[in-house]
Amino acid sequence: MRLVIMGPPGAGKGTQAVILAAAIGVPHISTGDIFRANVSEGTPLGIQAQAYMDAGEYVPDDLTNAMVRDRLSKADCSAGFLLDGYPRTLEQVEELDSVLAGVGASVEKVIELTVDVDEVVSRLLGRSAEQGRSDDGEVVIRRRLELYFEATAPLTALYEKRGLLVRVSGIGTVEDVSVRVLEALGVNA
Ligand code: B4P
Repeated sequence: MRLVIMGPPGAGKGTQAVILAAAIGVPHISTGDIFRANVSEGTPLGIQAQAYMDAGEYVPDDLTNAMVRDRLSKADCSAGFLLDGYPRTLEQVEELDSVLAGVGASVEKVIELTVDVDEVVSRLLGRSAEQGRSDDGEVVIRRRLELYFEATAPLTALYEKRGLLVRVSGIGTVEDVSVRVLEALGVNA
């Protein structure tokens, strides 16, 4: 299965992606996690990405696309994957289409987790208090949300037109949401 999970920051993408990837036995590829690992290791990619992330901006498409292209070329992705937080722009959609077309494949389903803005702000402020992530301050959270609705939410219409979009409410406990996601995909947990 080649899957994508989308939703505003704080919708629970990362949380649900871990559960879903384990349930269907595919690698979980989170662009945010890969960037954060590069930042903490101080790699050249991490050094370039950090300022964008700390400001709540997207890392430029050329850097992000090259990183994902490389990750998808690894052997563990040949039978499927779950992309979490990618694509986030139209250019990234085009890049993903082209990488997959190169191996005769395509995205099979796109899950959109829906939540309201007040809920996501309170979740992210909660995470900030627990984990101290550098992009979880209130001003940066608001910018990340604004950018999501401006640049990324319109992509769901494109996937809807292709008949791939599955919308799932992200409200409720982590377990409630994961039951909904698995049901929507017809996966037996
Ligand atoms: P991400 O790592 O994708 O960060 P995110 O949007 O906040 O999602 P995340 O997965 O962490 O949060 P989740 O909703 O699961 O991106 C970080 C940054 O990296 C971006 O801002 C950008 O700069 C850069 N980046 C990443 N991908 C990029 C791309 N493709 N192009 C350009 N730049 C890119 O969870 C949030 C919180 O909610 C957690 O604390 C969780 O515990 C809690 N939660 C989850 N489910 C819950 C539930 N049901 N109830 C209550 N709380 C819940």
